[in-house]
Amino acid sequence: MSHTAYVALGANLDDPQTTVRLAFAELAQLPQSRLRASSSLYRTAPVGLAGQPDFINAVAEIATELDADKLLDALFAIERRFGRIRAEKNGPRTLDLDLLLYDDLVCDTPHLHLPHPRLHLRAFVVVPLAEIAPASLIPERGSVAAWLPAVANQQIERLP
Ligand code: PH2
Ligand code: MG
Ligand code: MG
Repeated sequence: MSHTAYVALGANLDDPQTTVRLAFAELAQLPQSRLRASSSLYRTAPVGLAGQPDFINAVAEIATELDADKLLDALFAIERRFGRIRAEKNGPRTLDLDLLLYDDLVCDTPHLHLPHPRLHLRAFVVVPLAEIAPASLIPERGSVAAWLPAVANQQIERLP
C-alpha cells in the first residue's frame, strides 16, 4: 500500500544549496518510493542555537511503500552518506532529514515522533510544506496553511 510522507531537508555547512539539491536526487532514488513533490529552497535564520550560518531548508513529498521505521532508516543512511556527524543539539549540520508526517500516523517512541513535535512552530518547515501541501492535515493540529500566521515573524526567504 502506498503512504504519503513529508520530509524536511536542512543544511548549513559547506555548500548547503548544492547539498539540498543532491539530497532531493537521493530521495528520488529511495526504494519502493517516488518523489512526488519538491518545494523551493529557502534561506532561513537558525532556530535554537545562534551564531551558526543560515540554513537552506526545503520539504519533499514522498509516496512510499516503506513503513515509517524503514523510511526513517533510509533517511539516516542518506544523512550518513552526506557526512553527517551528530554533534551539538540544534548545531550546524551538513544534512538533516526529518520525517515530518507519515499519513495521519501519530507515534511517540524513542526513535520516532510523528507528527514531528515542533514542525508547526517553525517557519523553515511550515512555509515550504505549505508551498507543496497547504491542505495537508497535521494530526491534532489542523491544516498546514493554518499555521502560517503563527510563524510569520520568523526570517525566511524563498530562493529563485
Ligand atoms: N534545524 C535544527 C535547529 N535549527 N534552524 C533552521 N533555520 N533550519 C533548520 O533546519 C534547523 C534550525 C535542528 O534540526
Ligand atoms: Mg531537524
Ligand atoms: Mg534530524
